[in-house]
Amino acid sequence: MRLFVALSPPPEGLAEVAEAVGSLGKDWPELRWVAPETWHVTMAFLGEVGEGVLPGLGVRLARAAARYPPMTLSFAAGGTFPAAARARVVWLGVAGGETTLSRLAASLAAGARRAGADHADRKPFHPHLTLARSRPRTGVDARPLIEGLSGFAGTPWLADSVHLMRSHLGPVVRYETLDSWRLTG
Ligand code: 2AM
Repeated sequence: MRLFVALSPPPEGLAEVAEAVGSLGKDWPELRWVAPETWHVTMAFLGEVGEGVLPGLGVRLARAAARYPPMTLSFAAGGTFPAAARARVVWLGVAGGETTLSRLAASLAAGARRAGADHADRKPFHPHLTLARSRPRTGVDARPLIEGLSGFAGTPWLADSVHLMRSHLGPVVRYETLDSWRLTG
């Protein structure tokens, strides 16, 4: 099964983003917009994981979550992967949490690795909310869109749990929450 660990921002925070993005989105036929009900912030991508790994994985992820406190985060400004002139992914940034957020991400990834859920091609952690992906494989020039999102600053929200998520790929991607742990450190 294809797994990742994520934060689930509260519906009010996501509604704000949906409102800001809704007006901008209409002018971008080359972008496929991610359905707001599936929005999340990926903390660690685990890739394909065998079912036998799940019990140990749960123990390791619970242990990591117990070492970090809840964090106040907010969505702020847009960005792209790779450069905005040939963007394949358009995202909204996550502000706050400082080094604690990236240390939590590293602990979750390390715990997963120790449980046998290793994803070799691990990108540097860059917290974000993916809004859209380009239809052309070459990407799109998303500079005007990023400009439009540059002033966005959402209401702060409390990230107090992490969730183990399973991706069900298909014509419509669906995410299933397998387990959740509170940040209690
Ligand atoms: P994205 O939001 O940047 O697309 C489920 O697929 C989640 O895992 C998505 O949020 C996606 O990040 C992330 N993801 C998918 N493939 C990945 C990879 N190879 N490396 C890191 N994260 C990945």
